[in-house]
Amino acid sequence: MNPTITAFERSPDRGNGLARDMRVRWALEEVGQPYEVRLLSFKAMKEPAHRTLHPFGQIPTYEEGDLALFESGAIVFHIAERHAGLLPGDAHARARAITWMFAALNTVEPPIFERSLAMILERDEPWYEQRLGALEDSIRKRLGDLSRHLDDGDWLDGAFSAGDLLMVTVLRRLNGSGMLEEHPNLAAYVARGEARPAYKRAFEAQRAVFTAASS
Ligand code: GTB
Repeated sequence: MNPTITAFERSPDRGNGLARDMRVRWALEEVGQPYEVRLLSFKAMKEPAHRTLHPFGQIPTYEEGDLALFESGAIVFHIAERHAGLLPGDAHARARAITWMFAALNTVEPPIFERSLAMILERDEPWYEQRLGALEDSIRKRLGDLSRHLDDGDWLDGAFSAGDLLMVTVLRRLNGSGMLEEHPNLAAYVARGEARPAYKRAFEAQRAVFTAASS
């Protein structure tokens, strides 16, 4: 039986692929695993039925037989462990790829996500400009370090891995900020991820949900 994931019935990003079901869809597409999607309203996400799957009442979740998971990083890791294509076979290379998964979610994503939240929720605060500046300083520091590491490589550590998949989804959130373009190798890295056929299929699938909800 195909796994089922959950996603926004009507994503606030208007189909731009910024919600975290995108990374799960992309991982499933990379490994060639078909999947079903259950769409949820904000209200349904907070109801007991969904909270049995996701204690924090969010998307995405992942159900496969009697296994239910939440946390996009854990879901991508599960998919990468069960299928070939997202983690190398060599034990050390695999451990390094997993390290990059954590780096994407624990080191690079937090200031990027905080900046997006600040731009939505804190715009009217008297300290907004100062906070935005501090967050952008943190982001620039991470991007500089990441750019130096990537150098002229295609991917973070050899072949494309789940670490790259997560990192690209994290960096995409900076589209339109101009910060990625300060590092042409990072902008090219994100474009390389977005050019993958599996990425394109995942993106179109999540966009179709928004298009259908808006028609
Ligand atoms: N750490 C969890 C994970 O990685 O799975 C975080 C899950 C999470 O933040 N889910 C969000 C959610 O369900 C959707 S992805 N929010 C509803 C709620 O908490 O009530 C975050 C997100 C939301 C909106 C945009 N956007 O509009 O651009 C982008 C990303």
